[in-house]
Amino acid sequence: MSRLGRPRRHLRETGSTNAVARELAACGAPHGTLVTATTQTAGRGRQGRTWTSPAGALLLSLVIRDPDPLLSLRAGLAVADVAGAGARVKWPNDVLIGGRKAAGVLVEGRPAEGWAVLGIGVNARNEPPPGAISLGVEPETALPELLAALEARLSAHDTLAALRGRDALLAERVAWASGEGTGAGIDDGGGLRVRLADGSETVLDAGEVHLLSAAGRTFPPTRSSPPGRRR
Ligand code: BT5
Repeated sequence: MSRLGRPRRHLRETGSTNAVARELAACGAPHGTLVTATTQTAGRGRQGRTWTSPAGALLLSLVIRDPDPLLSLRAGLAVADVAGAGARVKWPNDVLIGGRKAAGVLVEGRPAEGWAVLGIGVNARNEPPPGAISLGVEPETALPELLAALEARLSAHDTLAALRGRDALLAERVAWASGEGTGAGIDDGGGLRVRLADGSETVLDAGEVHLLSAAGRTFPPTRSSPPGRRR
């Protein structure tokens, strides 16, 4: 039986389910505590960005005790499991279908206190923002499927292999704040390998990566990133 999803607090409207879950976690809420909302007025992406959160979207945050470093990637895989065979994980935290963003993952936490909040926003049956895509499913139908997929992915031993099979950036032109290159797979630590123009390889451990489209545009529009680890 799933340990994720109980207890559950559902809010018709809130600023951010991650903010609510963080408060609960700090007060000792158990592993698996779930916060969902019908809409968010201040849905958060990474680095201060906004997550568009209309009714019809699946908006959830889970309290995760003793998180492992691959939590965000595991969550992306779980969303991809629910989204179907065509879904790809765009390292480190997006799920794309046909190159369009269907879902995003935001992990926030207090590693020293042994917890994280795993926030997931999925375009379910809502009208997606321009350039994004919706799964076309009811959020309440997708939720139990996603919790079950997460339960499996959080303890799976084949995470890196699964990621390599869903890698949206493999052989794609990518750019980050301090460079440009071609996606060369996921390394054994969960970092993104990128082949540079001179044939060398770098590994990105965290941060932002732009997918350079054929037209030279980027999606989604993102900002800075920390420098890569040079090999
Ligand atoms: C993310 O950030 O993708 C993480 C999103 C996490 C949202 C969930 S909802 C439940 C929980 N509570 C919260 O407050 N947050 C979490 P990032 O990689 O920074 O991407 C943000 C960018 O995605 C924005 O700047 C837009 O370009 C794009 N975006 C915003 N809303 C979107 C949507 N609904 N669908 C697709 N793309 C979106």
